[in-house]
Amino acid sequence: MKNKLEKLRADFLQELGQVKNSEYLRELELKYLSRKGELSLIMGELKDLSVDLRREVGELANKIKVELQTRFEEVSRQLAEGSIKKELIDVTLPGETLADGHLSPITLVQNELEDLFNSLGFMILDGPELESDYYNFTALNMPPTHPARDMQDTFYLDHKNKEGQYDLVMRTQTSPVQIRSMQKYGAPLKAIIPGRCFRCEATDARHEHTFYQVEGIMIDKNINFSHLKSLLEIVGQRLFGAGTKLRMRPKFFPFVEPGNNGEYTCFLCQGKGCRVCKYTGWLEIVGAGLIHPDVLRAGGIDPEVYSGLAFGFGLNRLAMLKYNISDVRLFNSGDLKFLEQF
Ligand code: FA5
Repeated sequence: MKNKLEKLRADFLQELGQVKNSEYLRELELKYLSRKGELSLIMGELKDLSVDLRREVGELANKIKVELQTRFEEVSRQLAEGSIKKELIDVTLPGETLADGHLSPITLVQNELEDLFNSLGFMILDGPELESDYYNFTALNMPPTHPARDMQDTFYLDHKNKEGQYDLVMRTQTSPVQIRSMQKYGAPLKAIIPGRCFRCEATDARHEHTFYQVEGIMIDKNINFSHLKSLLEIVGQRLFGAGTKLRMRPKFFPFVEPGNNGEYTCFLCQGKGCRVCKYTGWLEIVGAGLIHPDVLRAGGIDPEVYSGLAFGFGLNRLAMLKYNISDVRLFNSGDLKFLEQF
């Protein structure tokens, strides 16, 4: 009987060492420690022993019972605390669903514009965000003392050229890539340039210090204003619907001549006038014009042979209009409640 008890003890402890989940633990409890378990059965046989032997074996049986119960409770506690490594795969559990990522509203609008211009035969180009003062301003007809620089105050780097002037800026617009792409590809040229821009702004619901633009240029022989107008009409109709109209009003940009602001029929009120369009029926969305001859020259292109058009959309503003977003600062907020809506 002593042997039986010792074997039971050894079996129990060996099986207890295999426990990886609470179901198995419960099985062991039923098998060994419950009222009808193996330990109770052996203890039930004590009554058949002589008085002396019953005392001796009884003591051993009680000692083993206490030990097994103590070990059982220890393992049960460790399992609950997670310090026992649970089974690696429980095939009965439902699979874990991972949350899908998604594109930001700016990327969605950018993709739409890229698709459209790709289909019209435009290249999609890129340029540096850290730009030289020359490309960002001077080559675009804004020499160091030009008052138009004030409209695009930016972040200068603490770096000076040989003449002692600060010469590196975070670009204020995607227009410097006009010059870079002319220098690289020459004419004829059709390209759009999406990218991030920076301005030292007093931020508000419509102005951010970091925002996106999409620049467009088309250079060839005999490019004129009607090409610009029809291109901008196509973009408006693609983004805001077939009935969208375009109107162009003069605006000064040093790097185009003539320069203008492109305005589209308000997509929300269809031109009737509402809060979004400030009751004018029109939304100002794009700066555009025919490329100034000096800018073509800076890009290495002869303005006597070629002419060109250029335009610059504010991508954040486009996304705000398309998705009815009220504050441009939400794009950089990193707020998941905002981002998860798209
Ligand atoms: C320009 O930046 C010109 N480079 C556009 C251009 C290109 C004109 C080619 C002619 C030919 P403007 O400063 O207006 O222009 O900016 C263009 C667009 O960028 C604005 O209509 C607006 O949608 C967006 N934008 C400008 N500043 C901010 C800002 N602080 N926050 C958010 N969007 C801005």
